[in-house]
Amino acid sequence: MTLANQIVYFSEKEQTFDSIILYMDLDAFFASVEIREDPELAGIPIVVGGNPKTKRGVVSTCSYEARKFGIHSGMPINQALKLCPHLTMVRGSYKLYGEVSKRIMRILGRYSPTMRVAGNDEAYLDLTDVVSDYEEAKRLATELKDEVYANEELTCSIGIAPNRILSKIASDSDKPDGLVVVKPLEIAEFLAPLKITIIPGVGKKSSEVFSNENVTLCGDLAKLPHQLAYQKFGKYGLKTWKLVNGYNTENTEEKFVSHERKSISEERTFFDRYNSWEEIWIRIDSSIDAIVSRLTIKKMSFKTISLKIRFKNFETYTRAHSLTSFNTSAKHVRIVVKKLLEEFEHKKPEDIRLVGVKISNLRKIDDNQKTLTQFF
Ligand code: TTP
Ligand code: MG
Repeated sequence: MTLANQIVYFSEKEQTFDSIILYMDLDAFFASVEIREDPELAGIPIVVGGNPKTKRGVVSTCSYEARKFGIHSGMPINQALKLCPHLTMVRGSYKLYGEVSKRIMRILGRYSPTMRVAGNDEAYLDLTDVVSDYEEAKRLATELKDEVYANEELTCSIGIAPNRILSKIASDSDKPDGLVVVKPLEIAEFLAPLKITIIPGVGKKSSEVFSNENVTLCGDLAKLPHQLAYQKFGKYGLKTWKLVNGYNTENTEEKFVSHERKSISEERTFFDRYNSWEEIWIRIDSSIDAIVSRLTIKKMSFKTISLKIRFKNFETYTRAHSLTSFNTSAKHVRIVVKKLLEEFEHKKPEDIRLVGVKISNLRKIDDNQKTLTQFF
């Protein structure tokens, strides 16, 4: 068997991306909470962790000012003090970090019904069914950053990309307070100047193997013929080659989203001004009827309902709610949309420019199966 026909197989799925994933990570989390609690710590190198009296222990995290001295998480305190003798040590308030983390995750959970908490200060949100494109995802991320800051005075960095690996790399690439969007066709160009070690799994050992072949940047690997990547670096090398060339290497549907990604939606742009919420509701109500009749024709049921609302200054909000079981009734869409609208009731109806309703997380109804009408 020749090398080429051993490996050259790219499935159609690998060449298409239909997910929009957002990754959020708080900046210098523990240190930022300490600075918020004691503003005198702002702007100076501080570390959280270790015992300030004995000067023993390891660094949990440090401020970005301390990072300039080469200090990082996991470093022994005495080493950190050698790098920066005027370093301020702060004892951790771990209970407080836990509370802050919970509150922030609660904020995030309102932006998408599909969320994966990855650590005390990081989480992934699947926005595929929540937004219609990357521009809208970016607006939503800005809103999320503002909300986190308004509530907790903490900054975070966000990456938006077609899969989880890339969304994390995007977020890490511009810290602190960054927002980086990588669309499917921009992946190879985005990764090219970055070190190959930013790819998860490329540790010390594999980076040595890569550098022996003059591969230090993602772009160096991308330029190699894929047969060579396989020959030199094996199966993992080929997977990494696919990633740096912009192929989809992650089956998001399997690992993260457990439902079929389909949706039915209706958006109404208002060219006339409506002076009352009743008039707005009439428009929404007719959208819901249209959506549910399409659902009935398709013999499908839904689990997630989203509302999109845009004001005349182009501020756009998207809110979603997932029911606990699949449903088919317009009544439930109305109940949820009414509930999601409550947040905007204090706004002037004449300022509304667009309202959209979407049902997603769809499933085919089995002919033998009874229609589900369970409440959420
Ligand atoms: P990270 O998100 O890795 O770090 P960070 O938020 O401090 O900084 P960055 O701006 O680079 O995201 O970890 C989140 C928190 O977890 C961190 O504030 C402290 C804690 N932590 C440890 O206690 N030990 C560790 O080794 C690491 C990496 C983190
Ligand atoms: Mg962090």
